[in-house]
Parts: sequence; C-alpha cells; structure tokens
Amino acid sequence: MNKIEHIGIAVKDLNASIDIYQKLLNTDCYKTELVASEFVNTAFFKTGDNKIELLQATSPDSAVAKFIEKKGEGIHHVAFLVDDILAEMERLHQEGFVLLNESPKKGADNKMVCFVHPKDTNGVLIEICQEIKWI
Ligand code: CMX
Repeated sequence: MNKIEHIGIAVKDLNASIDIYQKLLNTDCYKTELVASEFVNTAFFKTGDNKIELLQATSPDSAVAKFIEKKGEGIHHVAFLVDDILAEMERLHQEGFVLLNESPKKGADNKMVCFVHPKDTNGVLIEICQEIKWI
C-alpha cells in the first residue's frame, strides 16, 4: 500500500463543518460531492500532501448515520492509496481480512474503493482506493 490518501470524518452538518475546517486548516474546501450510492455528501480539503474528507449522511440508513448514532461525530475511516485495487483486494482476502465489497465500487473524488471490516483492523474502518484513470 502507498500513502494514506485521506482521513474520513463523520459530521452531522456538512456546511457547519466546512466552515470549521476552513478556519482550522486555513484553506478552502476544494470539492464537494454527493456519493449517492453511499448515501453521503462529502467535502474535501488538502493540507500539504494530506487530504481530509468530511462526510454527512443523506439517509438515516447510511453507514455514516449509523456510525454517528453509535459513536458520535469523529474519524470514520482511514483510506490508503493503492496502485492495483484488484490485486490488493485479493492479497487482503488471502490474508484473511473481511472485505465489505466483493468488487471495487465508485467512491468520491474519482476513486475506486473497497472497505475492510473494522473488526479485523482494531476497530478502524480501512478504505483502500485507486485513482480512476480516464483514457
Ligand atoms: N469505524 C469503526 N467501527 C465501526 C464503523 C467505523 N466507521 N462503523 C461501524 N463500526 C462498528 C460498529 O460500531 C459495530 O461495533 P460493535 O459491534 O462494537 O457495536 C461494528 O462496527 C459492526 O457494526 P454492525 O452494526 O455489524 O454493522 P454496521 O451496520 O454498523 O456496518 C460497516 C458497519 C463498517 C460494515 C459499514 O459501515 C460498512 O459497510 N462501511 C463501508 C462503507 C462506508 O462506510 N461508506 C461510507 C463512506 C463512503 C465514502 O467514503 O465515500
């Protein structure tokens, strides 16, 4: 795996949180994106080489809504960039990790993504992601 691509933070109110993180990081949010398939609205910040993704649920059934209900707002996942998501999914499967999707799915910010169950990774939801390359 390569670097940490971003850290995802679950929030209740995306606009209020955008204001907070703009002040905190002293930089503007560079992108907001609805990921309808995941029932989340997202906002992205870059600070140096690092990225933060804020996530607000769009439905009470969404993973983010359930997370906030159980644990409150906070770090929801850590995402690692990979070169070959299919190969990395196969490697993780062989290592015994439970993958939460059988094939890569379209995530936010032009990525294909796959999640690893937090029960297998000390309570931290792990995302692996690969940049989608348009030919
Ligand atoms: N981080 C750490 N633990 C988490 C978690 C998270 N983000 N989400 C849930 N959990 C915990 C639950 O609190 C629960 O713990 P306990 O058993 O101690 O109560 C445990 O994981 C399992 O919970 P569950 O009730 O069996 O399952 P959930 O319905 O809560 O689903 C999960 C959990 C991880 C399987 C589900 O959220 C999932 O599939 N996530 C992947 C997709 C996703 O998160 N999408 C949103 C982000 C999209 C984006 O980044 O664009």
